[in-house]
Amino acid sequence: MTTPAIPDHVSRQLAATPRAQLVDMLYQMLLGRRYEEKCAEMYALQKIGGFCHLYIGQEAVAIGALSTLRPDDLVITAYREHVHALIKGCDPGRVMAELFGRRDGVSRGKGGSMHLFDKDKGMLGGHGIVGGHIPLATGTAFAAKYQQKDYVTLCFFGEAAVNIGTFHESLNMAALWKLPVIYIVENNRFGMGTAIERSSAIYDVAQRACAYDMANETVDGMDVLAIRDVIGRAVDLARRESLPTLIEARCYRFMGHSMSDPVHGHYRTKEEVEGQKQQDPIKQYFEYLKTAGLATQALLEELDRKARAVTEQAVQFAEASPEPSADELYQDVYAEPYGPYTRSEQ
Ligand SMILES: Cc1ncc(C[n+]2csc(CCOP(=O)(O)OP(=O)(O)O)c2C)c(N)n1
Repeated sequence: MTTPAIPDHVSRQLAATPRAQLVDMLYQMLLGRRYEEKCAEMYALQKIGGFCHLYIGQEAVAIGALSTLRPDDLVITAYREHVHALIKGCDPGRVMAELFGRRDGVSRGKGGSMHLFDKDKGMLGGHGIVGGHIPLATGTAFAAKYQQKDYVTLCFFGEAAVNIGTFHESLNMAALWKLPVIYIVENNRFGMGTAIERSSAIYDVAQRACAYDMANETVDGMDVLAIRDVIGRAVDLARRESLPTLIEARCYRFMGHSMSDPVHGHYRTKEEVEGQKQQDPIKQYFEYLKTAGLATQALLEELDRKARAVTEQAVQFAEASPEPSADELYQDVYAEPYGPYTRSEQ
């Protein structure tokens, strides 16, 4: 790879961010990548069942965005969320145990890949219904304002979700009531196998915010420092002035939509996928750090070894965890407004 010229936003972030944090972000990207590769392996071995959507290629979005948060801020996202959960502080072993359907999983083995929750860490899911969680994010932002607290909510979803009614209802309310929420569209260009050009009347997704007079920005979702730069400003706006923002992060997934889909399918060519891999977000970030004299090949290899070891330990933890017992089947699944849920005797 040729040495990249350092753009302004990169110089700004490199100067403003402590080196330890910059290095940690590189580690987090490697952890996300190795963890997801291991998930693919575990899925092939049938240790993970059901749906499983990998994040490989999109790591810069979650890691850049979450690097701007305080621990008490909230994250909520869709079903492609393993990396968001890890970076929000969920234990890697408990996340893997959840994917394995085991009792020590973050959702006690009953959520699986699409429903990772850890309230104490501010990780509010993991949601399988496209667009279903967007109003929940609007609700947690409303709660912050109502309680006069200054935590913010980051809400992630794919570009296909902006055609769902709840997106529009949520943005309208967030703008009207001035709520501290950042809506982040991870625009990887495909909703399963449907290209955005076939499903959306406009392709500049950030423009959707104009209908609600909401601040908005489009950012290169393969560049972790660009994400950090843009989302850092949006988080400040939310925390200081209680205002929402819509951010469109243009990214690309290197794997199929889910583990049951081929990498290329009929909707994109091998050449396109291979071309996009040339902009691998981890390589690009490492090159910036190396050019600025903040990282070396030896450091990269050391961080990679650590990421692989943590992933391996997570698998061992998940393997050792028991399956939930049958009599727990209904626990934590249904709300209990009128007392404990009981099954019909019939
Ligand atoms: C309401 C609803 N409709 C359809 C589906 C089936 N479905 C699952 S994923 C998906 C594509 C969503 O794409 P996008 O929101 O862009 O997210 P990405 O998978 O690219 O991360 C669809 C249509 C669903 N889960 N929920």
